[in-house]
Amino acid sequence: MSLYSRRTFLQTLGAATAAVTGTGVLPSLARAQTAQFKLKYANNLALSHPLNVRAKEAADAIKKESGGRVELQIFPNGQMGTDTDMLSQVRSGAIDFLTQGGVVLSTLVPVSAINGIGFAFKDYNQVWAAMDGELGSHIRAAISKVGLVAMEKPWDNGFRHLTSSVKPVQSPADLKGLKIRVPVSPLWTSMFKALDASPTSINFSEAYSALQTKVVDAEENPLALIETGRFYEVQKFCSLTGHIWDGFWFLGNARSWGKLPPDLQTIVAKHLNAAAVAERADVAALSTSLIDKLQSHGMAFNKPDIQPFRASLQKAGFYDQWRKKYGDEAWALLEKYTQKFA
Ligand code: X2X
Repeated sequence: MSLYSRRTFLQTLGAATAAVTGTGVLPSLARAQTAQFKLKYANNLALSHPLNVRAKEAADAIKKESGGRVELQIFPNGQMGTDTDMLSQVRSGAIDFLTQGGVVLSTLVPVSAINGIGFAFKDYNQVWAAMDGELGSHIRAAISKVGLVAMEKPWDNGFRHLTSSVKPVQSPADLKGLKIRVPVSPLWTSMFKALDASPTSINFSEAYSALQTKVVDAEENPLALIETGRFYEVQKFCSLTGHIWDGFWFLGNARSWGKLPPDLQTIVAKHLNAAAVAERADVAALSTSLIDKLQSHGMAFNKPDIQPFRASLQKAGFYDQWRKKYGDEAWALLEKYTQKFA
């Protein structure tokens, strides 16, 4: 190397380092460098689910706007383990981010399941008013007490419907004794027991094979998941109950998050929250458009009247029991956005 080119090389290196460490003079050079912050983000959904599609867009935007300083590495499809495993990993810092359903997260943060109270929300207007409003803030404050940071905007999982390989569910009587897979969460188990079904907690990554081998005959999930998780291959009937709404909190390990300088925190949060809002629209569209597609895969749909289900829960003392567990303050925040649970 000649003296001249050597000096130029060293100068370039110096500039690139400056960009990488934050003085930010040469973002284009910095892009060629290894990212300063590599953040591992895991989730349990198929790569084709809107959540992963939008997360990838957010990762690209974050990389670009941070001049290559932040790389969000996505590990979809339960690659990092079951929901339970991933929750431990994000707490220990083995992974930096996780999207997890509030109702599952409740094994650690009990109040995060409150949005999953059966038949609480009428529609998405009520859901987002609550989750972007005081109910969501209340839940995020509880999450912040266990070493996790929840991004402001929850992502949509969706209104959940029942699928079964044995029969359509038309009324509460059809649930009696039904062997149904539910996610690992006390609220879910309690609700399906109150409806006289026979629920088993199974992590999502094991749900498909549990249905295939007939360990269970039924499950419940939003249409986007019934499709991307290929449940139609092992389930014949889909009953549109919309019995629970749940979303995904984008959770960060508080120590990893704290290591990001404020300017980078702003960039990451901005793109993740924007992606969440875009993903909500995707899932809402799929929640109607997928019916045709799932029918073409051989699923048979029915739409039961939900009042008898709600009445059964009421009669079994489900709402009273959970009101006591959550306490009056949290319950009042829920009822601020939903109809009252008499
Ligand atoms: O486990 C499920 O069913 C799923 C994917 O919907 C949740 O994460 C709650």
